Amino acid sequence: MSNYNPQQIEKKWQKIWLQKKIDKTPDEVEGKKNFYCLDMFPYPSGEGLHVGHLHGYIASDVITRYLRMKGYNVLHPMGFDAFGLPAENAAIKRKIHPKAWTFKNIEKIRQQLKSVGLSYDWDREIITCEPEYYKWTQWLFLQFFKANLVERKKAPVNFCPNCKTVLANEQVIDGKCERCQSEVLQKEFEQWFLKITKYAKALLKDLDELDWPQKTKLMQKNWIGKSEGWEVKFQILVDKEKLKLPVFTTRIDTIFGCTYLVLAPEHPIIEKLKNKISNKRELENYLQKTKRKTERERISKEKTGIQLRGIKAINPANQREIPVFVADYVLMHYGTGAIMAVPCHDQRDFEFAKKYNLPMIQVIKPEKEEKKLPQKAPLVISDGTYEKAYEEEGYLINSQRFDGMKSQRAREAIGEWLKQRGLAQKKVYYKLKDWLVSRQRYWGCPIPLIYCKKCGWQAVREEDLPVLLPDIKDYLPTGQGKSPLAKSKEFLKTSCPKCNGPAERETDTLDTFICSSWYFLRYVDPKNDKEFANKEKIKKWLPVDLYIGGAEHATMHLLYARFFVKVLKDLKILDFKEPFLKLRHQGTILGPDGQKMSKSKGNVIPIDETIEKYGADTLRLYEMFMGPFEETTFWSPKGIQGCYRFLKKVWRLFEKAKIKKEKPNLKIKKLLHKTIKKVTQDIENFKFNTAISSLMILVNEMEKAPTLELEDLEKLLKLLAPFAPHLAEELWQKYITKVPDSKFQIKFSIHSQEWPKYDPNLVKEDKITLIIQVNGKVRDKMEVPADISEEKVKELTFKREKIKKWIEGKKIKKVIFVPKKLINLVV
Ligand code: ANZ
Ligand code: ZN
Repeated sequence: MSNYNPQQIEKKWQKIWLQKKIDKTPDEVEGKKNFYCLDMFPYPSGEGLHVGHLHGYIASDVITRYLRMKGYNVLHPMGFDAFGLPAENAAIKRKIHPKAWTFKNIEKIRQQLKSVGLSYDWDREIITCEPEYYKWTQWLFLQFFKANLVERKKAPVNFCPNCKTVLANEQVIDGKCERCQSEVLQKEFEQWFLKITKYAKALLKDLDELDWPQKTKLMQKNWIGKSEGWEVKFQILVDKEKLKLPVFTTRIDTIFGCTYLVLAPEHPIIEKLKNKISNKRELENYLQKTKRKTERERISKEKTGIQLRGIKAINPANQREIPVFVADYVLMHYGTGAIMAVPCHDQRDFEFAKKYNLPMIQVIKPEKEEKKLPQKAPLVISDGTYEKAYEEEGYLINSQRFDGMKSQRAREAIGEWLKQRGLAQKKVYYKLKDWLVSRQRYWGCPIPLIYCKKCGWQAVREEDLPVLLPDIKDYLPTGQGKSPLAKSKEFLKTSCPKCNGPAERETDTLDTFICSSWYFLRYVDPKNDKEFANKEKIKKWLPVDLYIGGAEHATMHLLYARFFVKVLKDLKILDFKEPFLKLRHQGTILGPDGQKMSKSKGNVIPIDETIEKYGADTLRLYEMFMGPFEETTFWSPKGIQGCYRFLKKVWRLFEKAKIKKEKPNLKIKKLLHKTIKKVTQDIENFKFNTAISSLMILVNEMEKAPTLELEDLEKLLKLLAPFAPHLAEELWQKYITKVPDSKFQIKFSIHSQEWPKYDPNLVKEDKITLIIQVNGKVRDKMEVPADISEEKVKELTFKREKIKKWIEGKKIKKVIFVPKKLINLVV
């Protein structure tokens, strides 16, 4: 008798698996279908990984091992998202060069991943900060450049004063830098943008085809933010001149309630109006002030603005003269940068109108008749002023011939009416902005562009790629809006690819989200130095069949990767339009205290210690058992001990089992086959926790059985193999293949065996006799499957002749159902 010693057997098998290359994935295996199961690769942070990071990795490993046993050739690769701010900030803090720091961390994380027994094909590992990789990041960027999808423009950008760099909109959370939580400032810089807005429509539409969590799709949808409305032409009267001013509105039905216009402070028409107004100084003061505000301050803080005195506009619906304001709650980069304000029905306009005492006209009522006014409708308060805007739908009032019309219908009617007079047209806008990709930081992929005074911006010649990131010592951010690379003359000075004259390199580096927008393509051909990946290999593997990773990437990585693939498809470099067909997010694992794991709270459960104590198999099993995979759960020390005890029980079962061949134990066999069915279905539906509990029940029963069949034990091990691969392998080699004439000696490793199939005859539910009562008296009986649902029983009961006569014409007051026993109708 031996004891379960996970530390010993796990190291042993990891070594043997590596030697025997059982995790190596060929591009093709005859008779097998390819399946691409991808994890979101980690960025090499200094803390290494904790148990929360593993949640998704273990699940995808369970699925990979399961599918391999089901006969698929599964690609399951891993790599490192190695460039970027987090690594650089951490390195600066510790005064270590970002490269040294990054590779040190990679080493550690790779070791951690290996210790968990994740079945990656490590020959395919990629590291995005290696020139062999980023050469192709640069090459792909240049394809975008040549296709006119890269643009340099001066733009107000989010600037983090602490990280001293520009951030993408997605990296600003609640006005703060996602990485360091500093308040983000608005600055004007010349920056590089990728024109993702050109793909807004396709990015939105194709979401429908994806098997992704609804919530994630909705987040992308909102981020892209399609808005359908009308552009309405207002006239501005200046002296004797009439200027046209288009505004964008989603509520043209409220136009009779428009009592003033508002321009964004950046609106170009202001230049023309400036000298015609009587309060120019006041205006200029205001414009100066808004320049310093962030977008968030503009829309979330108290609304401010200033009237353009001496100027009027005409509401095209009713010809009324209305005042014109400049206010910074209107943003230049959305719609037309000007709005028609309807204070009664738009909360922002309402607040503004209240503050500046502007007229309000109610034009929508919730209900046709006064009587039906719902309680909660926030409409008129006592003295006739409004508490807040009524933004819902309703019926039109004060709108001339449109009175009484439903607001939805009025949108079409009023829109068409103005359109006929050339005053309105339908319009769709998207909230999505172009993707700002340049960073004034050292630790990133150099942008492969060259500026020549004579020829303008030029792409680096393909044969000159990669543009290597120079190994400079002074890599600290400059804070002047310039990258530290600019300090290296050697890097900076070059010649123009077009005229060969003197020229300078772009010194900004690329947002790391570019590196991770295409990494899944590289895994299929990671060592290729002629192309980013061979076309045939791409065909064999892509798109990714299953992608598992954190929900926090919903609007950045997952949107950018989709954009990349769409562009590459249009450039005929790829022939599919979506990168990830199926996506699942792992739930967050909180610390034992129910809080987010963090070093400062001291509630981080480290992987290494956990494995030392219980072994990787227990860790794996527990992470899959702790709760529904996609939900937030918290770490329970008791829970992991329970899983440890379970694996010890499995070990003892094999140590002690009395194996008899000729005496089938039907009860065990039935339970086993039901378990096969359940575990199979559960793995496919990401219900790992219930798969494991059914395995626990099976093992309990097997433990009690006087004798067991080898064949049944063998199947149990296979079911366990994806979850506890080391233990399953050890017991497999020890008890199954060692038996004389065992048919399992042919293939090495339990992980190369076939997944067990259940016998349909053995999983049939038994029949039972159910008693039917009416008012507590037995009136009938029927044969039904033991696991029949209450609904079905009711349905059958009501159809029975014998019962009908007792309930006919009577109201059923209550139904009492006792599963497997009786149903009682109370009439
Ligand atoms: C009049 C109106 C009346 C509006 C009403 C709403 C309610 P979404 O759905 O977000 O697209 N708007 C248009 N351009 C703007 C800009 N550049 N900055 C700030 N606000 C702007 O919202 C569209 C609505 O947002 C538009 O419809 C406009 O206000 C405002 F009862 O026009 B609405
Ligand atoms: Zn030139």
